[in-house]
Amino acid sequence: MPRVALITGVTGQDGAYLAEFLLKKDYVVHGVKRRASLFNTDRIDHLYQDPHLEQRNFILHYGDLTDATNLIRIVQEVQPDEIYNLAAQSHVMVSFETPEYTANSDALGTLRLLEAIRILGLEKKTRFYQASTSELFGKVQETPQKETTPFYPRSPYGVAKLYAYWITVNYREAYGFFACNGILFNHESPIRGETFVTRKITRAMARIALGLQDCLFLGNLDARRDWGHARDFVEAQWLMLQQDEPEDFVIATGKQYSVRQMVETAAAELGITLHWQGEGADEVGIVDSIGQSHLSNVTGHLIKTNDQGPMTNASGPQPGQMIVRVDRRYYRPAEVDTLLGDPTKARQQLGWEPKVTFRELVGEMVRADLEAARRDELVKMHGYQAFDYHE
Ligand code: NDP
Ligand code: GDR
Repeated sequence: MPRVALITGVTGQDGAYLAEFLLKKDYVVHGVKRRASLFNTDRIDHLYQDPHLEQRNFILHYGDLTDATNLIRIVQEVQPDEIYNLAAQSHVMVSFETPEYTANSDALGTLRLLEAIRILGLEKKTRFYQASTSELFGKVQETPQKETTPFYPRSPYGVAKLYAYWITVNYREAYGFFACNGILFNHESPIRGETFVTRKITRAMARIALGLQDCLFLGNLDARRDWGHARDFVEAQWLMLQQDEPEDFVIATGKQYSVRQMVETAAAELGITLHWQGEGADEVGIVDSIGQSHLSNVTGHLIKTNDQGPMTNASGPQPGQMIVRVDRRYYRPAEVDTLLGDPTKARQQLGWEPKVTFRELVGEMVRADLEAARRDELVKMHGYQAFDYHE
């Protein structure tokens, strides 16, 4: 019999990678998606199976973490061997604007799922993964952060996830659940939500390179994060549920970069060298020079040669152009300045190692965003409307 997994948040970044990963391992995968007024399944459309097929191994259910009865019904129908609770209002800045909703979905949503397992008497059958986060460490009490580092969350999101972390531990200790917290540090990919800083940067840099956008506005350029690739990180989620005993694990790369370095790396992928001027909210990123890109299809855009040698393309960025500025609106009421994980336990017990380097991650994201920007450019050139999404 194939194993059955239920993924909440299947339409999100991790949900999409995890569903793909589990399907390759011959699981039957059930996913919970929310009702939305527009299609919200872009990230998993390649996995879609026609409901008229007799044998399906990828099945979606409408549901919401704020709706207990719905969760009980889905868990009862699916009878999962493993539940991956990935659903959450996952944006830290947005949690300051919607703190109650964030607590309802991220904290109480986790409780509702655990209760569904208990009410249905599935404690012995169903293993539970909780998407915990490095945001629990917040104002860090030691560096690097590991499983034993004290928590100090700095946002309504972090505080809601703190409840979810402890209720998962509590159900493990009180009722013998096989329940694990994966304390995952930031992980990104070409399908990362567009308003998280990495994707915001790679998307903007690609559009700036093609002359579709002039400038990128960011908040705190000094923030430092331990950024990995989502594809590597979902493997760790699965590994945790395959152990003999349920435990909590930090998943991280052990390397740290600033937002400013992220911008420089993305720009470099496109052959753009930047220098920085000013400080704090007055800091700006200015194009120094435009050279050869690693990406053959952008070089032609940025550089044209004539008899006198290379000259820059008029529609792309020019040396001296200000392409990055700070906007205080992106500053957070309470910031997490630095996060750096120590994944030693995961390496030793799960045999898990990150495979993708920071540079490779940024390269993959820039390439995907460049392709999307080129598609927009083509669509516009032929007189059709391309959507310009803004935050
Ligand atoms: P995303 O924001 O990409 O995806 C979140 C998913 O949750 C989406 O499918 C979203 O649906 C769904 N969702 C949101 N609210 C509800 C709700 N009330 N009921 C049901 N579904 C809901 O997040 P990621 O994939 O990046 O992250 C997955 C999980 O891991 C999250 O819990 C996040 O907090 C946590 N995490 C993420 C890290 C990261 O760096 N990515 C690091 C550490 C933890 P819709 O598509 O409709 O919006
Ligand atoms: P984070 O990710 O808050 O770490 O949460 P995000 O990419 O939003 O921010 C990282 C850092 O960059 C700074 N920053 C900006 N952030 C955004 N979004 N937009 C900006 O313009 C900008 N400028 C600077 C932020 O201040 C911050 O310091 C992510 C989410 O996926 C969580 O769900 C997850 O739990 C944690 O990672 C681990």
